[in-house]
Amino acid sequence: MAVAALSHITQSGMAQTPALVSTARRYARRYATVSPHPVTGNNQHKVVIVGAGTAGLSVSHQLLRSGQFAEKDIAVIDPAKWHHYQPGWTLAAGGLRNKDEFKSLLADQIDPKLKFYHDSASTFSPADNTVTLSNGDKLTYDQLIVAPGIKTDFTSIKGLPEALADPSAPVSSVYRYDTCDKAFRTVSAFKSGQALFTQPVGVVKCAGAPQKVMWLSWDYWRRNGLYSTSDPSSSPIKITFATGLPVMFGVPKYSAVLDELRKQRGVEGLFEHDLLRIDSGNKATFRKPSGEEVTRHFDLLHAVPKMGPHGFIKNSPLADESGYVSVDTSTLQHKIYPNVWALGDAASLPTSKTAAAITAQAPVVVTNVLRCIAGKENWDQYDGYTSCPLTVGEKKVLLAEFKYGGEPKETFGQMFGIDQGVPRRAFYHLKKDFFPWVYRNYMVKGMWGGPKGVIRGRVGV
Ligand code: UQ1
Repeated sequence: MAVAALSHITQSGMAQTPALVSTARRYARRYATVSPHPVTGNNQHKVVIVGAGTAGLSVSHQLLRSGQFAEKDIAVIDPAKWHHYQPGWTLAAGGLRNKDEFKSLLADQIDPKLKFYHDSASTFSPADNTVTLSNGDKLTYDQLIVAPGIKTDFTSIKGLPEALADPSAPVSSVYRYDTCDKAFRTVSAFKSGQALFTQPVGVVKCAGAPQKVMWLSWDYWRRNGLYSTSDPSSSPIKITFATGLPVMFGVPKYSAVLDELRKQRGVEGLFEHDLLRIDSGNKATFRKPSGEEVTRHFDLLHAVPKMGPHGFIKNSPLADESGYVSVDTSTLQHKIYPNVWALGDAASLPTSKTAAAITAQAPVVVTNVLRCIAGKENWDQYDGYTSCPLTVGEKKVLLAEFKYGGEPKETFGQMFGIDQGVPRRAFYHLKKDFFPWVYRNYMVKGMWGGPKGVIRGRVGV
């Protein structure tokens, strides 16, 4: 849970007065028709979905499975060649799985009944119900669903791109396919010295991932006799977690458990330390909220870049002040254009950006889009559900599950009365084996409802 993600939403919320929103909505209704028009031209679609990541694939296949669309009524736009199951990248960093197991050709993931535009979206004209592709083609839609994800900006940390590219530099990042396994290579080759794991201020995908990598590394060194939890000061390896946030995790219940683990395991915590740059001689410089800079030496570094909205979203009429698609946090409907919806990382939702969140967001968008097409306005609601299965080492996972406001919403707590604040072996197998399997076989096909299980019927009907 990115604490800073909450503040960008609050700021943008304050910037839009209710009067302004209602005037804009009236204006938008006049120009952006929500009544379905006959699909005649090649580039006219009932639904256009921008992005075929976890969110785009889930939504497009759930819509298709509703049985209410003919071939090519639904279009999907994405320029990527490969589709990646990104939650798998921390498993690769821990040496638990091979990163190639999580990679597939995007075209193979898309049902042939969908129209696939293998290109990027460049501009939006929501008043004309139009999206323009990079090749200049214009697509028109009755309903638009925006789910392009966010950008990981490795240039946000000076020296990071060069250090990642240098095979002899002990610097890695789990936030990129080509460097997630460098994390395991550097960790397994490391015998002594200062290991540094960072997390930036601001929005990051899966806010628990930066420390998951650290705990898996801790576990590796512990098993190989290089780190003694009972006597960290005499261990050849020293571990530091440097985070831009004031806490270990954005949800107080889980943060307390993780901070206790940190202390028990002798891991140094540098809070409110935001990594600015990496200099030669293995120096990492951080900025504190006061503006003061602090430089630390490292012998191994796992770095996490800053992340934010893609330029084509940020600079579009769909974005709020902070650059995310401006949607109602409950209905996922755009605040100005009623036939525009957003979910996933690019949506202005004050919750943690994870694949688990998509399991709850996708059925809400699908239900609401179908209701909108049918002329109804009784919207389904998203409660902010998200989850972070935190690998903490010793083959255990702390399965954090929560909703808006950082309030725990624990699936197995509700079912079996167990406390998910306790790391468990069963959750480790859920994370390592079950989730990748269910994602590949059910979720991308529009048949996985997360805590609600397999979707047997049709969503939204
Ligand atoms: C989930 O459905 C899912 O998708 C496959 C994940 O993968 C990344 C998850 O991490 C979580 C927590 C869920 C939620 C499902 C259950 C059964 C708690």
